[in-house]
Amino acid sequence: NGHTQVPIGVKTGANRDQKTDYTRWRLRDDRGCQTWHYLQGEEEVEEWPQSAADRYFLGMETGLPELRTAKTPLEAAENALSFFSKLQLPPGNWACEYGGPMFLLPGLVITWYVTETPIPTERAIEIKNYLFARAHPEDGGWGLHIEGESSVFGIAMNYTVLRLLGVDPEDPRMQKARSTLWKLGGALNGPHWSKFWLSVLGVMEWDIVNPVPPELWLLPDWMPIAPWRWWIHMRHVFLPMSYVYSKRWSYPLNDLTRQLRSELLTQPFETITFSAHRNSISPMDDYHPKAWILKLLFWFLAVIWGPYLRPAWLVERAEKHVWWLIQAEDKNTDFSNLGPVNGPMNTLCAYIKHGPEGYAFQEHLKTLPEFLWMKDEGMLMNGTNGVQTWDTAFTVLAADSCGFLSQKQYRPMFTKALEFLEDQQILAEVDDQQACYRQQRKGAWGFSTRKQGYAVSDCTSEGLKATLILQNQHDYPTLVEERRLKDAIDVLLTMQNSSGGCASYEPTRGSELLEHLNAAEVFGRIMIEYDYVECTTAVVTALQMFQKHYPSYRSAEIVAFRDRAVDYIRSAQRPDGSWYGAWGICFTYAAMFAMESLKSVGETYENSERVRRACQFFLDRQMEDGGWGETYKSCETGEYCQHEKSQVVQTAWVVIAMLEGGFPDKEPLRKALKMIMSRQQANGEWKQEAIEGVFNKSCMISYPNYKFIFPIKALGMYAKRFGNGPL
Ligand code: LAN
Repeated sequence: NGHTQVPIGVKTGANRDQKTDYTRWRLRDDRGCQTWHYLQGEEEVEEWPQSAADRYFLGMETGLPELRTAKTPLEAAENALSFFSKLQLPPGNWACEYGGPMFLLPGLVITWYVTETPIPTERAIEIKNYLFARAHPEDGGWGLHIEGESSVFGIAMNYTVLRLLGVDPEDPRMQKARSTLWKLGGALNGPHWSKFWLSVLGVMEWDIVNPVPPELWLLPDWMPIAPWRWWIHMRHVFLPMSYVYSKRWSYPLNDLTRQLRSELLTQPFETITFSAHRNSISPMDDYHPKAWILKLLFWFLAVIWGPYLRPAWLVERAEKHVWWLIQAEDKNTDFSNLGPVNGPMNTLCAYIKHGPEGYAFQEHLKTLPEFLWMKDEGMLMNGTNGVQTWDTAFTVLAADSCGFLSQKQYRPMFTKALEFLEDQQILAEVDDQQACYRQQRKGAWGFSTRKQGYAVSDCTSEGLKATLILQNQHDYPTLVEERRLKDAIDVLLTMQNSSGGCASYEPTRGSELLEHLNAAEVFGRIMIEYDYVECTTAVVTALQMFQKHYPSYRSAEIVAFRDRAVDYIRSAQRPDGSWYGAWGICFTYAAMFAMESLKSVGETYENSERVRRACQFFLDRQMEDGGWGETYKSCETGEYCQHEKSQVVQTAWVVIAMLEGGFPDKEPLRKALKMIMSRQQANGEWKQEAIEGVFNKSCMISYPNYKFIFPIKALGMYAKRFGNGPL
């Protein structure tokens, strides 16, 4: 794998970077709670051997055997599953790196720093290694995500992390990053979130942060802009941010932060009027320029409301209510929190409120490491506390497409998977459900773990489908009894919008006009929930699968839901036959779902002009080698942007889409799968290619297990349709 392992303390000649001893890292998975541990003593190392999965994640030799060369699609799928089965973790789930976004570690490391939390040496070393490994070779900077171009957000934040972890500012790589940052105008030109974090750190003054007024949380619920109507991730970032903003809490200045001022800012600190730069932003960061109405609102809040009108009693009430909501979020997620942005922010709030000895702060410190992940390049922060339920459910579905579930050799693996899914189903509502604005969740599944506890429409659906397939369509033990399946249906039936479509965590609660209040600059379409082809398909297919097995339960509602959902899918198709994907890159991803929806109501190539149009869209874009490939630019621009190289994962998505659509001509699909098989390694795996996932239009995120899951599924579906002859 190419990286030399040098124990801590030993400097390598070339760049004096330290490395940890990779043979000492272990991933623990305790009912889905995943944490990486660095073993110190020899005894520990012996008692807790490194598994093939550990070694794989760390980029080390796995020692997994070479397999018989696959000639047929099912042989290839079998080889892949044989490899992938070795990555299943003891509780039954799959895991992986879930990196991509480059703005997560900074929130965590700044929070550790300002709360004076000691950072274990091996973590500090590997975080530095990761950031250096991910610096752009040409300009030394970082972007919004690993494949993105350098931006102020990326550089100012990650440069700061490296400095807080002790990197010398005169290190040539730091000089290079700094010079790129300065070319972009320095940290004054950063987006809202970097201004927030640098003010917390005491490197900037709070006047540069566009207002985040906690009093918005006191608005009555009927108001169209009340925060409970916003997309759940935005309101849960806004919540702790508004608390810290209201307190204007900053870490006291020290030598390091004083020095950082001169490194991140292009002019002397004392000469800067911070309030004049609230809206300064570099073009590299300005994906969603702020609306004039938002700027006007900010002006009012910053210049009139804050200094002259904001009464102390209101501030007190607002902070009190916000603190109550923060506590509720902590309690309801057992300190996991919704995501990797509000996790560190809630930690900081707990510290501000009750100090370093406070219970909540201490619990947060124990929970935050669940976001960290180790890989060959070092340590990074995941986009969630894992992909547990999502990837496990998808693996079951993929194996089912190959007919593997009834084979004896796979039984233990999928029994484990079922046990995991059973364990992760959410069994009760949260306390104070209404007051915390939480969606119904009893019977749902989330993306990661039950502990995190947020119902997601499509995660519930895929979890339910996987369970039904194992329990009702194969003779796996009934671990999830009927009542619990029905609870899941009850949740799904709450998820439909008036458009017929489904969103991610909740039905849409606000108007699209709220997008005018999008202040984050770096993301698009974040303020409310939208309809998604992917989520809608997952829900509608889960409902229909359930109905086959339990035809009498809420059947009229399910039928009505189905008709309206599929109508939405039809209306979301573009004139060129494609669908825009919001959670995977991009048109190739969405088509896989849309075609499954259409097929579920019998709409296929034979009888549907739409399906033919969709197939033609992809036939027109098939590459020389039979594959498909689009870049993340598709997500940003809304136009199909061809990748220079075909991609295994996207090719699998298109094959699945066309097979769902009943595309009759075997040849293009055979060619595509032949390409996929030609890239399969002797041990059954595929190597990582371009990044697969996306959120908020502009930020990419990795789904490394997709390179196993979707080729397996495509190979199985092809064999079912065209036979398992050699390709
Ligand atoms: C995810 C990951 C999974 C994803 C799918 C299930 C694939 C999707 O179909 C529905 C939405 C969901 C659950 C989703 C929502 C947004 C998340 C949580 C993420 C993309 C992973 C990271 C992202 C989160 C918002 C990152 C933190 C950034 C902020 C802007 C707060």
